[in-house]
Amino acid sequence: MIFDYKNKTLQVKLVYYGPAMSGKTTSIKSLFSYFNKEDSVKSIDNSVGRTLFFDFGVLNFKGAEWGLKFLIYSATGQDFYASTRPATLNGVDGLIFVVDSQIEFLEHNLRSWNELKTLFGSEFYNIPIIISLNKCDLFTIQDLTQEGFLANIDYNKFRHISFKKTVAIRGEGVLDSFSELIKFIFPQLKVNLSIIN
Ligand SMILES: Nc1nc2c(ncn2[C@@H]2O[C@H](COP(=O)(O)OP(=O)(O)O)[C@@H](O)[C@H]2O)c(=O)[nH]1
Ligand SMILES: [Mg+2]
Repeated sequence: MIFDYKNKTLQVKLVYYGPAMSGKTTSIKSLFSYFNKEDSVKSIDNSVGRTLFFDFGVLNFKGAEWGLKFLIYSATGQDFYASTRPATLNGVDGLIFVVDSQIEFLEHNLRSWNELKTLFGSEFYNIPIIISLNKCDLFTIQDLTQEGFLANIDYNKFRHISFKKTVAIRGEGVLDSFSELIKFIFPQLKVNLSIIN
């Protein structure tokens, strides 16, 4: 978090993390479209349309006294580009971990989660995290994936953690997840922020 006293702005860094194809880019685009800013998200894609390095976008809000500037990134889950992760994660104030809720992706999700744990070490448990159980439209009762993923991580060790079922392609739960994360980061914030530019 960076305090810019001159411009009376607080700069906050949020990262969408998770395995490849879980819905990170879709979630960010959906969040920005809620503020009519979808076009401002920059995605660095490769030729088959998967995110090569990251997505990046900025949301500016005006509070009563201070402005809030959210720098929002996604970190790629592709192993080949693992070396790009630490820079993206550096100085992060909050994470949205996007899970593909289908049972066949459980291992995939857990591998990505464990990478994150390795990258942060014991600091991991102090970072506010929202787990987005995405692709809930594809969830079947046989999957029981939600219990599966949450039961396989050390959920209770975190100071600020919560989960939400999301359907990023329909925007369901995406804004909620973002709001919840902000509440973790700024527990005192009396929200009625208005978006600027
Ligand atoms: N059915 C369904 N598909 C989704 C959902 N979210 C994302 N997708 C699809 O999953 C694929 C990967 O999404 P993308 O956002 O590119 O994943 P990323 O690699 O994590 O950035 C795309 O084809 C999306 O349309 C969802 O909630 N439900
Ligand atoms: Mg992507």
